[in-house]
Amino acid sequence: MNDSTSDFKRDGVLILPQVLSSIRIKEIINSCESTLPDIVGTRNLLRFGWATRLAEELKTHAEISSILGSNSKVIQCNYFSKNVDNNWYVTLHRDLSIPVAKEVESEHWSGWSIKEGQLYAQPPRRVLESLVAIRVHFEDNDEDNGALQVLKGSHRAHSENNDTMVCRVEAGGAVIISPLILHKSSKLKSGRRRVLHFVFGPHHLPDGASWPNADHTNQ
Ligand SMILES: O=C(O)CCC(=O)C(=O)O
Repeated sequence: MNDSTSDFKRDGVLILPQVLSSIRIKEIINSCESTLPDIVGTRNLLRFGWATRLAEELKTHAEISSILGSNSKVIQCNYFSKNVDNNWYVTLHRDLSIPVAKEVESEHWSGWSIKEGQLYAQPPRRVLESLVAIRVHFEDNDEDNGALQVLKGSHRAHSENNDTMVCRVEAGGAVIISPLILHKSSKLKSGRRRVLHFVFGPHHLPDGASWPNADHTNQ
């Protein structure tokens, strides 16, 4: 295990600078803006070919590939576009729901809900422990434009006295988090903040559950 992978496992968070070039970020912004005009946030971008291709590209980055392992699958891609007109904050929480194809009868699964037409549920903790979220940033991000704040180490089952970390990152960089880490973000004071939030996980789910089939297009 290399240093950044062990740092990520210990802290539940890792900032990687320059994951994508400025040219690549401009291309992605164009794809995003042409397929999602005026969207503030959405959670089902894997229907777009440009998003699934970007997920595959992220897997080829050396440190990301070491963190994900050789057998991971992209299971979700969300988009958050925060600006002074569409501004929000989120209080400390963990991301406990995943998209699933259909309901299973199992005491290990709970919180069934529909979001944007997709079924979600809370899987057993061991599934959540195997997930990794990679947040690609379109612009520099710090306290002034609503950066994510995390409690380092809070993804672990037994952790206390976790330090708050502001996830400052430059455009083209990525913030990698365990969905189990406690995280929040503030309203921005100025500028904007656009993030693509990918979630990667194992190919198979327990208890007869399965991931939804992505309806990919080639946009
Ligand atoms: O990007 C943000 O501001 C918050 C994101 C978040 O809370 C989440 O992904 O669960």
